[in-house]
Amino acid sequence: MKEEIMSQSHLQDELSRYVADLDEKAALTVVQQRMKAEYDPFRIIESCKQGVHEVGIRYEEGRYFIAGLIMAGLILRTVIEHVQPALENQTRRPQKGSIVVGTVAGDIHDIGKELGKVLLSCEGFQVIDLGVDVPAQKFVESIRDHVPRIVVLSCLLTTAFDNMKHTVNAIQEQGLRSGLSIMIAGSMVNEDVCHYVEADYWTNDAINGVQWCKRIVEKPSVLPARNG
Ligand code: B12
Repeated sequence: MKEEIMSQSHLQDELSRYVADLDEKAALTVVQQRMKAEYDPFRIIESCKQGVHEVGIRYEEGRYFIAGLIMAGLILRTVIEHVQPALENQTRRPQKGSIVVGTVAGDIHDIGKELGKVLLSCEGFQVIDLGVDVPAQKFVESIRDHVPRIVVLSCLLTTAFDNMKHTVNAIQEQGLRSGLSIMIAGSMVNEDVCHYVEADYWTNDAINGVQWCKRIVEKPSVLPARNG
């Protein structure tokens, strides 16, 4: 079975292939080699993300089961731990204020959030992480307590989009929207979802999302609303 899956792989990069094939040992060996050779840590993560994406496709096609998704998640988490020091060396910046992040109610995916969190801290944001499966009320309370400039709602499940909308509504109803930018993040979000949930910004890429957060705090007046 494994051989059959591997032979169908179209991925060019060996690191992406090892992640897609759930070969943790081989993947981490390549990561370590690339770290030693001073590869860009962002490129290492990008290769792994492509592998994880392939795992999702194989899951949809019934070639992998839940255990495959779990394994892919664990591999990516371990890789992030390996590259984190290099990311921090590359990007530490002066303080930029606080950001509240969390995965919305009904969703427990948190690998993208963890990565986003590391990058935001590297850029000088103080990150308040509410965890996963976070009810709207918890976002509201945290915004009241910390008065952040930005809140990022992470969400990977289409079935949890309504919970994102509900969270945005709750923030609005409590009169906390003024001066606050709401960004939604996840591989399934796009411009349409952003309009649907009435958020201000959306991203499906941590690096891009962090760039937008920087722009929001640095030059809010020149930004178009709802940009990915
Ligand atoms: C790993 C994984 C799991 C793991 C999660 C482990 C964990 N701790 O997160 C486990 C096994 C628990 C899991 C469970 C399920 N999963 Co799942 N899972 C995945 C998988 C393979 C990878 C997700 C991932 O981590 N990607 C890598 C990260 C880095 O990408 P990302 O999350 O998109 O984050 C990036 C950006 O979106 C953005 N970002 C995201 N958040 C944030 C936050 C901030 C602050 C910033 C700046 C940026 C940012 O930056 C990140 C990096 O660029 C995806 C497949 C896929 N291709 O995405 C399926 C997937 C998301 N899962 C899916 C499903 C269906 C499920 C289950 C319902 C399965 C089931 N039948 O039980 C459950 C749901 C449980 C629940 N209630 O949440 C579907 C969702 C389909 C849909 N239409 O909604 C997918 C797409 C698989 C598929 N193709 O069918 N899953």
